[in-house]
Amino acid sequence: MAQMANHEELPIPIHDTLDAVYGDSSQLDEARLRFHRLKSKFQQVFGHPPQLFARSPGRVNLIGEHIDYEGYSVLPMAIRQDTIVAIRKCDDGDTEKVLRIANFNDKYQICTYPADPTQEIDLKNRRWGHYFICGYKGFYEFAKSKGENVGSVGLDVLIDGAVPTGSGLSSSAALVCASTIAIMAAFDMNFPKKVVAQLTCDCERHIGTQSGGMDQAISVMAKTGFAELIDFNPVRATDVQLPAGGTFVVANSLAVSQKAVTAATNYNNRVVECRLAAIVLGIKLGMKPQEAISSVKTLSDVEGLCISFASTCGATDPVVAVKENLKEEPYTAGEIEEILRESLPSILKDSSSSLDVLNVAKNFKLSQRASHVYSEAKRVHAFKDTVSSTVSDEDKLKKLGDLMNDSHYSCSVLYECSCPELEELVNICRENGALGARLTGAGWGGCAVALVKDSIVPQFILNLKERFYQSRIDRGVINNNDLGLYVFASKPSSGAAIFKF
Ligand code: NG1
Repeated sequence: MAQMANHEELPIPIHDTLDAVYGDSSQLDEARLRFHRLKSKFQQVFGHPPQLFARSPGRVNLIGEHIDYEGYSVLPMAIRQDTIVAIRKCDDGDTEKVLRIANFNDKYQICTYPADPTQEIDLKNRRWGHYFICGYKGFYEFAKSKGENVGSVGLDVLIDGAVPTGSGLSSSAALVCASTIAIMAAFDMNFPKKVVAQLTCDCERHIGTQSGGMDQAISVMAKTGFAELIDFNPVRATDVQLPAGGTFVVANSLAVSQKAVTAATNYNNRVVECRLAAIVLGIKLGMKPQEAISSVKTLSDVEGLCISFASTCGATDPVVAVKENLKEEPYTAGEIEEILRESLPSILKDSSSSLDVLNVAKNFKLSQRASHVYSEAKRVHAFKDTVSSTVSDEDKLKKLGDLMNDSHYSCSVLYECSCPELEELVNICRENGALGARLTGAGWGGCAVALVKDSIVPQFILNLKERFYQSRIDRGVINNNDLGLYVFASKPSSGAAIFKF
């Protein structure tokens, strides 16, 4: 009997009805209305109907934060909220070839770009349409690398995003993935999901963050009912069936985290600190500086050396090597340069976003960042092992909650990617019966995720409302009627899809 292809080997599914993705409940009615409105607005803005639609969801990361770019596995699940892109290719010879990118939400003005895949994205002048251009540039680069000449054509595009922005639920990846897949489908192309996952990760790097690939991978490869263990190099997804009796509640701290804007001090800063920590560890553990600089890119590259070192102390944990070989006090650039025998700008010269980091960084907390990464990588596997262990569902849930709490502590104290609002929210979650709670996504704002027993979910959400949101409603920060957008229970949803009606 022929073996069934692993779902990541399959192309992005193409549907002619909505129920395959949106089920058969009230969500389907909502989706019908949404697609109907999008179609009408497309007709109204561009004077013709869309050729097709692509959708890609946001995600909540259950565990494994800030380790995807270090090559380690992570464990997210897709959420119901998604971004839909309606598209039409305009290749009738006479018209001027442009990309017209409109948004269903009038808050975002129509963006027009030349139909030129080699155009540079003006990162100093941020526009929402840039995320579409990431997909556009990335798709052309990919097609070219495959020897496909797709020619340059105009595109009419209308976007509708339902993933809250700046909240750690990966609205940016949902937009980049839906855009890239819509462009790909408009050219009648399709590829295995794992290829699209890598392609969309490369696309999003055009926005200037040194993204690790988790968000695009889950958005493209998610399956209803499962969280996924995502491995990298090459990207792969393994289904994880969560234990019965628990629900993940997502709660927005209302502190907006603008990852692209703060990249030099936050996200990319941590990527650079990890890279420097890895090189310094490599040298301390026996590599020649030049060899370490040219071959060590991530902490996973020197994990083997760390484990060998740990074994000389009778341990197996790479954190032992971190503690013994990196000092706790922050390193100055000069101290690192002395160990590396080369200047930092020269080491990082190939990445302009890393040079931006150097321009503003005062010092580098190498020990703390490396300890977080190695310990968080272990927690991801402990989470997966717990799920597949033989203990009772109740015991599984308790252990998963503990791992989430440990992850939050590490993010907050060692990686310093939390903020006061997230701390307050995570504490309130725990005080109100969560088995575990942690920040999710890049942090510095955005959402927390709490693991809650099914039986207390409604009361838990009411308590969060009273303890966290009510004062913000009273102050006019959010509207009472919108509360459901900021705190909701989430089940694992399905990944990207194309619709042709
Ligand atoms: P957010 O900002 O939550 O979408 C970012 C990265 C991920 C991962 C997490 C931290 C992008 C698109 N996403 O997610 O790859 O590194 O931070 O775990 O940059």
